[in-house]
Amino acid sequence: MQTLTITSPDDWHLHFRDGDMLKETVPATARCFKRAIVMPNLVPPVVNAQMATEYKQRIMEAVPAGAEFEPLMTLYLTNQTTRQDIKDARAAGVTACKLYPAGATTNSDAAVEGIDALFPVFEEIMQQNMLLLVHGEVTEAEIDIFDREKAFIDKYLQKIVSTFTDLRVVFEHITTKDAVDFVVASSDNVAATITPQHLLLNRNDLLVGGIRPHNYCLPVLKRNTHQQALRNIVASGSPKFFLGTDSAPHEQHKKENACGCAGCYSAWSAIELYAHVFEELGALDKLEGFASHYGPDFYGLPRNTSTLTLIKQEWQIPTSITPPSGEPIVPFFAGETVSWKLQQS
Ligand code: OTD
Ligand code: ZN
Ligand code: ZN
Repeated sequence: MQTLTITSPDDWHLHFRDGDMLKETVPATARCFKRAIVMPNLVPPVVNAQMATEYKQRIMEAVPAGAEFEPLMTLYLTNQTTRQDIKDARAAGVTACKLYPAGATTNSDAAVEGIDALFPVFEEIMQQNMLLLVHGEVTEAEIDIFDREKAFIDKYLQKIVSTFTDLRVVFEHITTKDAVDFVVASSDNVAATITPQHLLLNRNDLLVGGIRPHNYCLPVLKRNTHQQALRNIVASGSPKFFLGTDSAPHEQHKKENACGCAGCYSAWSAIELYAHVFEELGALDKLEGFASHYGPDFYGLPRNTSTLTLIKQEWQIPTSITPPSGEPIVPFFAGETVSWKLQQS
């Protein structure tokens, strides 16, 4: 039997949600990841140290007995965020701050309108040696949805990274060749996460033969030339690009809807999907760096000391998952066959 053993991986971008849903999402992620950067887009969002600490506690209560898992918390930046909020967050052990342009994605209505007004806050994040995580899309109505990532680079991100040269910035869930090129050309303080869906799919998988709501996420899938740029960069083994699933569950009826929610729930097959892609690319030797080394290295955290083993074995992703709420969720890549499976310990 062919196996692949790597240092235990971490997920550098995901959405656990809250309440009962934690009993579904936290075990799914703790199945294979030792740590995860937990996004703060709850309702209401996680905007201060106390909310982050309480949210972390709720997540810890959902970690299955015997599992070793550490949530790394983030603060949601708004136009009300102060430098003191950042200092308090740092003191409470919060890892990073998340910049959402208002309206860019699910539950981001409370986010930032004028990014320039936040420059003092970015300076504090830099001084506290925290990281700035960026949802890099403009939200101006006149900008085409497929151009929003590139427009964000040109209008904001270029300026942020050139103003705060010592600030570590993660360009989250990148989807375009423009983003790849920007990160490659930037300093070592700029990195990016890449999701399984943006490596596996392009916009044809969203729109050809009928609308496929379970492939709808934000930033939206782009044309295949952009998908190819993402695949090429992960296959190159560049340490500036690492794993972030953006796993983001929505109930089936909220996605199969005339106004369907954005987000793909990939936690139950995350590491397997990445292994599938790296194998397709003939780059399985690059999986460990992407999944387990470059993330902690960039965050200034130790690499995990345990290992995870994948077995070469075909299996089918379930067509439905029923969380404690009883409302079914269709997982990402439902019904598809994946060629690697996590070895259960
Ligand atoms: N994208 N859905 C969600 C978040 C992400 O932009 C993101 O990080 C969500 O549902 O929270 C999505 O499509
Ligand atoms: Zn985002
Ligand atoms: Zn996300």
